Amino acid sequence: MTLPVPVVWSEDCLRHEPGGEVWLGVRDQGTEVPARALVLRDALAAAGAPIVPARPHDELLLRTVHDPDLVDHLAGIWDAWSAAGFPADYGRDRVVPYVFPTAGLLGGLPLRTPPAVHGRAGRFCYDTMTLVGPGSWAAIRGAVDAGLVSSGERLAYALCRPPGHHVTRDAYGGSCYLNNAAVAAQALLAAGARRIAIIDIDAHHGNGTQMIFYERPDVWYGSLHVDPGAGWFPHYAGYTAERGAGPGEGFNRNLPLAPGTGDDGWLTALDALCAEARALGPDAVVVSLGLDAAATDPESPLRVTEAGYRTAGRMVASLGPTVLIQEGGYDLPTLGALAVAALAGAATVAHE
Ligand code: SP5
Ligand code: ZN
Repeated sequence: MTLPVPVVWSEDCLRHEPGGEVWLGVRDQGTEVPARALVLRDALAAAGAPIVPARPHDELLLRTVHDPDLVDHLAGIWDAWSAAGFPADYGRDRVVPYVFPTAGLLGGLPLRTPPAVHGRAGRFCYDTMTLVGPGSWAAIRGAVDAGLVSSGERLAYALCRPPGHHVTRDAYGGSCYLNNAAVAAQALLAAGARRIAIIDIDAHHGNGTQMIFYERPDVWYGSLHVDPGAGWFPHYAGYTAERGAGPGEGFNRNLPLAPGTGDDGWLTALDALCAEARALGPDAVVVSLGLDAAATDPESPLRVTEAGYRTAGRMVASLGPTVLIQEGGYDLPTLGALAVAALAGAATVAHE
């Protein structure tokens, strides 16, 4: 058995070692670890998928999708933190913000960039779970590059980490730093596509992707995810009423699911998303492929099986040329088989 889906991957993705996450005031081990990428790579290679090195790209597209100041911040914050002595002198071995310039804090004041690195650390970040270390920037860039698969591929998979769908135009969080899927969609537009459908099947709502394209009709965003109103990250977005705005009105669709939802409910919702996407006649499809909806996953209460992911792969790939972008998925013992199932399902369509 060989899996005819190119797996685009950058070795640099291993260099991000977040060293845990600060959740509710306590530093936990965290689940977005380098071993995720190794497990995925080994399982896909064993299934016969070709492993293709990502090509390095310049930052032109990246800097249209994201505020260039966010990109510069991420590129430099570790060196500044380190030079200020936080790791060596204060035992702070990762960048963790402690002040966030919320709208309520500023009350209309201009948003400054504080000179002190510990003040500046929260300037572009919205949570305490998304730590930056010495290798983070190389991995963040490698992940974006992996998503920029050569245009014209009928089906490809970007094995990238850190994931990206929680990153807005100018704020990172949720274990994500730059929005790999959003940059991939923008690249497909730049290569001539007129309309893109993004289908996000990560267990969490992709608030960043939603926000980036919220007012645009050229990129439709649809997501199924555990209901944020039932107590799940990202808490502040992912509700049904969020339908897009301005010229993008009607081009955003959220289908929040009750905790405990399994294959039946999940695939019924995905079928509805796919029907809506198909009606747009997209030139290409970007899939935010989170594997954390699986029953075994420690970060979500959804109960999807391997068979569910196989069916999902077939459904999304039947919409058109498809780029699958790896997002979440944290159960190391089952991660590989889940990815193989999703790609195998997608491959049944692409080679019909
Ligand atoms: C890309 C992605 O899947 N991001 C998910 C971010 C959600 N993280 C929420 C973490 C909450 C604390 N985790 C503790 C898990 C205990 N079971
Ligand atoms: Zn997730």
